[in-house]
Amino acid sequence: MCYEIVERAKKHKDQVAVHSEGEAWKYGLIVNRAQHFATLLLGQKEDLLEARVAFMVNPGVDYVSVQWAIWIAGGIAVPLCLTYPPRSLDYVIQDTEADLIVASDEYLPLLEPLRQGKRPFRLFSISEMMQSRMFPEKSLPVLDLSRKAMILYTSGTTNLPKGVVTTHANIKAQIEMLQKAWKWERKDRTLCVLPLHHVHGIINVVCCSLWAGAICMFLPRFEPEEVIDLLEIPSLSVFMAVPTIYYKLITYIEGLSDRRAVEIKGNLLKKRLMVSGSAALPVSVMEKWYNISGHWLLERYGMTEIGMAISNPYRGKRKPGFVGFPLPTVDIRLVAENGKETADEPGEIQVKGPAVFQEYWGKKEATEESFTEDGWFKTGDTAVLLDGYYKILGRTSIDILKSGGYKISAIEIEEVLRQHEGVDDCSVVGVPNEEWGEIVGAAIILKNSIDMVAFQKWLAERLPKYKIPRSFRFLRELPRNAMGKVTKKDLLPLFS
Ligand code: MCA
Ligand code: AMP
Repeated sequence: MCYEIVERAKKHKDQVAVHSEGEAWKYGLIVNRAQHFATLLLGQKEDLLEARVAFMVNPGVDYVSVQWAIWIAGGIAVPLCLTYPPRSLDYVIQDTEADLIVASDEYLPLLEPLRQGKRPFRLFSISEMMQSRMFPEKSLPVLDLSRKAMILYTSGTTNLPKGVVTTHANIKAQIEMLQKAWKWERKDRTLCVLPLHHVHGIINVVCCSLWAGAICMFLPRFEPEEVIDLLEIPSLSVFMAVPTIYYKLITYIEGLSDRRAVEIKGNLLKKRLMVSGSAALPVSVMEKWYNISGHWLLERYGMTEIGMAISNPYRGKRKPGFVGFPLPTVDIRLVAENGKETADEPGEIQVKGPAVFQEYWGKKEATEESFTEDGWFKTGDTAVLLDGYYKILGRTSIDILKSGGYKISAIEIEEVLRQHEGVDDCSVVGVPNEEWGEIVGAAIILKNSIDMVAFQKWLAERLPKYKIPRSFRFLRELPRNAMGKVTKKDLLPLFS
C-alpha cells in the first residue's frame, strides 16, 4: 500500500487538485508525476527505508509531487524553508543527515556549494527529474503507518531548532481530525499563501484539501492585493492564515474606496470557512475582520509537535480571545504549577492522542523531557478553562517568541549576536507588536562601535529574515537578578 493521500488521489484522478503557475493540475497527473519522481529517488533501491529527503521546492504542483514521491518511496520528507540563508539550510541538512535533496532549479546555486560540506548529498533538480527517461513503473514499497514520514524544524528553549518527527499515522490523525471538525469536502477550494515548511501550510491547508479531493490554489508569496483578488473567486470556499496576514489584509482593504470594500465584503461573506492560528489572534483583529468580511474567524490552537489540538466550533459560538474545545481524538489536560491537574486554575496545556509526534530527531533526552512519565506532551503553553472554552494565557518560557506566526528562540539569536566582534553581551526579547504579534528586540552591550548597515548584512547572512532583530537598544549593562541572570521582564519596558 502506498501512502494513503496518494491512494485517495487515485480515486478522483480526473479532478483538478492544484492550481499553480497559472495552470490547473489533475490528481491523476500528480500521482503519475509522484510515481516517476519516486522511481528516480529510489534508483536501484526498493525502499528508501526512512532515508531523509530534503526538498527546497516552490509551492505548487512540484511541491506536492515531490512530497508524495518521498512518501511513496519510503523516505522521510524534510521540507526546507525557501528563504533560509545557506547556514540555516546547512544546519537542517546536516542535522537530518539528508542523503538526497530535491530542488526547484532556482535554488541549485544556493545548495550546490553545501555539497562540499561535512556530508555530501545527491542533488536532484526538478527540471532534471522531469526530463529524465520514464522508467517502467517500479513496484513501490508497502508502507506501515508507524513509519516515519516527516521532519519539521521548530525552535525551542535551547539554542538550535529541533527536528520534529511525525509518522504516517500521526499525519493521518492530524488530517482526519480537521476533515471532521471543519467539514472538508470535495467541492472545497482553498488558497495557500503560507510557507510549506510548517504544519499550518503543509497539513491544515495542502494535505487537508488534497485528502478531501478538493482544489488547492497556490500563491508563491503573500501579497494582500492578490489574495483579495483570488478570494473573490466564488468557488474559493476556505481560507487559513496567521493573524499577521489578517492584519495586513485589513490594512489593505481599509485603504480602498468604500465602494470596493462593500464589494469585497459581499464576496467574502460567501466563504464557507476562515481560520486563524499559529499565534494569538488579537480581539481587535477578529472584530475588524468581522466588519470587513462578515466572518467571525475560527481561531484554533496547535503546535508542530501535536498538529492541531483545540479549536473554536465550526458551528456555534466562536469566542474572541478563546481557542475553543479539544479537537476529535485529542485529550487535553491543564497542569498547575504544583504539578496537579486543574480544572479551574491556569495550567500548562498537556496533550495526548494519535496526532502527537514521535520524537525530536536524534535528541532522545529532549524527547523524554518533553513528555510526562505517563505520556502527556508538555506544550509549554499556559491556558485556563472558562465556561468550557480554553483561553491561551501565554508561554511558560520568556525565551520563545512568536513573530508573524513563526516561532523563534531568543537563545538562538543571542548566540548568533555574541559571535559578532563588536558585541560584548546581549539579551533578546519579544516586543509586543500589533502587526507581527511580537517583534524581535535585542539589547546589546558593545565592545566597540559598529556600523549598523554592515551589522544588518552580517545578521542576514546568519539568520532568516523573520529572526533578525527589528528593534535595538544599546546599553552599558543588562538588568540582572541576584544570581546574575538577565531579568528579561525588566528589559522589555526599554523597548516601549
Ligand atoms: C518580515 N519582516 C518582518 C518580519 N518578517 N518585520 C518584523 N517582524 C517579522 N517577523 C519585514 C521584512 O524584513 C520586510 O521589511 C517586510 O517585513 C516584508 O517582508 P516579507 O518577508 O516579504 O514579509 P511578508 O511576505 O509580508 O511576510 C509576512 C508573513 C510571513 C506572510 C506574515 O511572516 C508568514 O508567511 N508567516 C507565516 C508563518 C507560518 O506559517 N507559521 C506557522 C508556524 P522591509 O520591507 O523593510 O525589508 S506555526 C504552526 O505551523 C503551528 C502548528 C500552528 O499552530 O499553526
Ligand atoms: P510552532 O511550534 O511554530 O508550531 O508554534 C506553536 C506555538 O504557537 C504554540 O505552542 C503556541 O505558543 C502558539 N500558538 C498557536 N496557535 C495559537 C493561538 N491560537 N493562540 C495563541 N498561541 C498560539
